[in-house]
Amino acid sequence: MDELQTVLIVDDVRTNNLVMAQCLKGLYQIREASNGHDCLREARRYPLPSLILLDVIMPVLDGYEVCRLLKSDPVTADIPVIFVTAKDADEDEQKGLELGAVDYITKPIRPAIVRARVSTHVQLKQHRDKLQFMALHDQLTGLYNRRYLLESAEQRLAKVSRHSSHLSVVMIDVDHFKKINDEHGHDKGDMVLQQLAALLKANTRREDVVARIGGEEFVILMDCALEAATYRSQRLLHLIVDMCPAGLKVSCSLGVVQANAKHPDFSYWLKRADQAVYQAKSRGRNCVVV
Ligand code: GH3
Ligand code: MG
Ligand code: MG
Ligand code: MG
Repeated sequence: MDELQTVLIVDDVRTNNLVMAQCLKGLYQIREASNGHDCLREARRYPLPSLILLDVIMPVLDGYEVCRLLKSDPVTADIPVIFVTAKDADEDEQKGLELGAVDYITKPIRPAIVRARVSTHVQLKQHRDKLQFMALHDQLTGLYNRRYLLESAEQRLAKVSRHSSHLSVVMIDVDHFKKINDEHGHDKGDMVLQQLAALLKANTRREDVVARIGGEEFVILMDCALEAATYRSQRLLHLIVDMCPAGLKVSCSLGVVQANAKHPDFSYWLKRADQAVYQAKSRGRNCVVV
């Protein structure tokens, strides 16, 4: 069975929290907060809530202000907020919805209606998360896809000039992959790609971006200078050759470049890495070219 989605209930009046928790009991993993600051802290705690039920009238930070803060924090901005409040004037409801809430429920609550509305928005959120994941990941390997790579690379490249940090780009192309498919079948080829992807993921750092950008082409962004990136690429190549993915002898050609702000367009660096791979191919494959 799927794990229950988490719903965060926020109300300064204990009884209100209890009534709401009772109404959603068994349907969701319930977390509670009794003021705005607790809400902001709970909203950032993993697993992130799939929905926040937010009271408006609370001391110190009122619900409107809490909603504004949630929406301006990238970690919590995508969590749907439903206001649950005694403030039933049109202006209040309008204000709540304009702040980015997905719905507005007035007290006293009607449990069946609350359950239905919560259910709708939790489902919408799950669908949205799924689409977002699919838009940025490669289905076969689970790695990031080209779109995510390009987005994150542009951001990292901008940081290189601002903070004098490093960014190296490693491109990896499987050698004679067509032959692997021809001799062992497409399914076996897929298995090679999956095991290769798992190896790359397991042998890179959490802050590295590992992406599959084409059929048998991968790119890794490393926030280190050329020398370290070259050393790490050589190590990856050894690991790949030793692994024998899907029981086959597989090698790769790797190209490594260090990006800098002189060319703020990442496609320039991607092309340079691609040229290095091309050189590696012409040097006989199974090597790293810098
Ligand atoms: P080189 O050493 O010069 O890189 O040769 P290669 O055969 O690896 O390069 P080429 O670009 O000629 O062939 C790549 C092959 O990858 C062709 C294509 O059928 C195969 N391919 C692309 N995507 C997939 C995939 O998702 N699964 C499988 N099994 N094969 C794929
Ligand atoms: Mg209140
Ligand atoms: Mg290729
Ligand atoms: Mg190839």
